[in-house]
Parts: sequence; structure tokens; C-alpha cells
Amino acid sequence: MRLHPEVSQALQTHRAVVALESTVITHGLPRPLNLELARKLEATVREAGAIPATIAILKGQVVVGLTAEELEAIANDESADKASLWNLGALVAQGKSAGTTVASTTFLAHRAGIQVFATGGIGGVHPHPYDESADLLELSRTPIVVVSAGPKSILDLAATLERLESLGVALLGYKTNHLPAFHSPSSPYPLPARVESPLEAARAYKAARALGLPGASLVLNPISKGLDFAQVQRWVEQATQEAARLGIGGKALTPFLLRRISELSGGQTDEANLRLLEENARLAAQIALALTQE
Ligand code: PSU
Ligand code: MN
Repeated sequence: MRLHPEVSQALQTHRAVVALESTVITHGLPRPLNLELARKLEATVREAGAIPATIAILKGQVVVGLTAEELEAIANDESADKASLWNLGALVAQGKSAGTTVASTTFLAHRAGIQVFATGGIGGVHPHPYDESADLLELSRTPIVVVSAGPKSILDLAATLERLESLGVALLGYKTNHLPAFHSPSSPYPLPARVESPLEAARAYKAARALGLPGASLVLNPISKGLDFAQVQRWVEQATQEAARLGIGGKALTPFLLRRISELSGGQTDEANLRLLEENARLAAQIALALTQE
């Protein structure tokens, strides 16, 4: 594992650091929007006073905190794989390059000593055919703050929420009582806890750690100007049926569905995705700062 010198120095001096994932760069957004977004997220974290650490696998090496050149290289690498937990070792051994998912970024960020991680939407449960993201298991066993806009809209939200609760992931609605639904700010599903500020989120995380709870604190940040929930569900339904018809599954499923709903929405979901990612990066930086100041 190689840490960017700026990141390791920030960690040693207890400054605020925010981890960023890279599957959204390699598989989540079309080129060249992906590179633009990746740069913007890093800039957003910096503007809020924290150090960004984008994580990826580059030619078999785990890199925590990409340089500007490395960020460009991974964004332009069309052969980059998608690294979850179950292929991470093989990708490293075989010298491959890959974007890291929420599951692998959570794992690697924690190993590097980073306490806060920002993403767009987390993976979860797809009902038919059954598919469950490794994001859920990893969030259940790694004590880190993850800021997201909710489970991705392509998922079964009720089932995903149920799994998060069973697995003991701490769920913190950010100024909301209901589960945010990624492209849409709200869903019908109530959350067990709510926080009103970065400081309150930081305190809830610290309390969970002090108790020795093993899992993540998932801060659920509703998108500011989101899309209509029912409308997104219709696009998702159509994309899901197409995936089933085409026999698309495994790690190709999430990227396929995200691309299809982007096409069906005329790009509206990509636009929403960019906005929520930026909002989450900002909030994550504020929480990371609150953790250093407490
Ligand atoms: N959120 C986005 N775009 C993405 C993802 C999340 O806005 O591309 C990625 C994340 O890296 C997440 C992954 O961990 O999709 C989930 O994939 P799977 O369902 O195969 O675990
Ligand atoms: Mn899967």
C-alpha cells in the first residue's frame, strides 16, 4: 500500500483527511465527465479544509491518495477493473488497475488510518435475480464514517435498509428522518437516528467507537435538488428488466443499470449524481474537521 506523502503527513499530524472511491470514476460515470468529477471532488474537500485521498489499484499497487497524473490515468484507463473484496487480492497479484468500490475503499481507507470516506450511493440488495453488494458486509465490520446520499436508486431500498439494520450499521439521517434515495432526497422508509450538524455526526461516530461497536457510521445526506422518486423508480424498473433479459449480473450489473437510467433520463441522473457526490464530499470534509477539533 502506498500513501501519498501529503496524506501520510496529514494523518501523522492529526489533520482532517477524506477518502474518496474510484469505481465511480472507472465505472460510474461516462468519460470525460468522470475525470472532471474526480478533480472537482478533491477540490471540494480541499476548499472545506481537509486533505483528499482518492483510493485506487494502479498496476497491482494499492494507492491511497492519487497524484494528479494518476487520477488522470485511472480515469482514462478503459481496461480498469472494478475492485471489490472478493477480487482485490487477485487484482493486486496480477498487477492490474482497478477502481475501488465502497466495500474495498472502506477496507483500505481504514487500514490506512483514515476515519471519513465520501461516496455517492452505497451498494445494497437487488431483488431479482438476488444480488447483494459486499458494501453491506464491509460497512458492518469497519468503524469508519461513510457519507452517502443513500443506497443507489437501482436497489430494493426496503430490503437494503433491513440488511443495514440487521448488520448493525449505524444509520444517521443528516437533517432528515427518512432514508434518502440517492437521486431523490427522500423515500418512505424511516431512519432510526437523525443528526443536525457535522459535529453531531462526529459525536455519534465517536460514541460508537468508544463503545467498541465494530461497524461504520453511515451518514445519509439527502441530495439538495433531487429527482422525483416515482419517476426514477420507473427508469430503474425498465433498466432492471433489460438487465434480466440480457442476462447481465455480477459486478457488471450496477454499472449497466447506472448507464441505462442515465440514457433513459436524458442525462438527468448523471447530473444529479455529480451534485450529490460533491455535496457528500463537502459534508465528509466538515465531519473530518469536526473529528479533529473535538
Ligand atoms: N455510487 C455512485 N456510482 C457508482 C457507485 C456508487 O454514484 O458507480 C459504485 C460504488 O463504488 C459502489 C458500487 O460500491 O457502485 C457497488 O457495486 P456492487 O453493487 O457491484 O457492489
Ligand atoms: Mn454483486
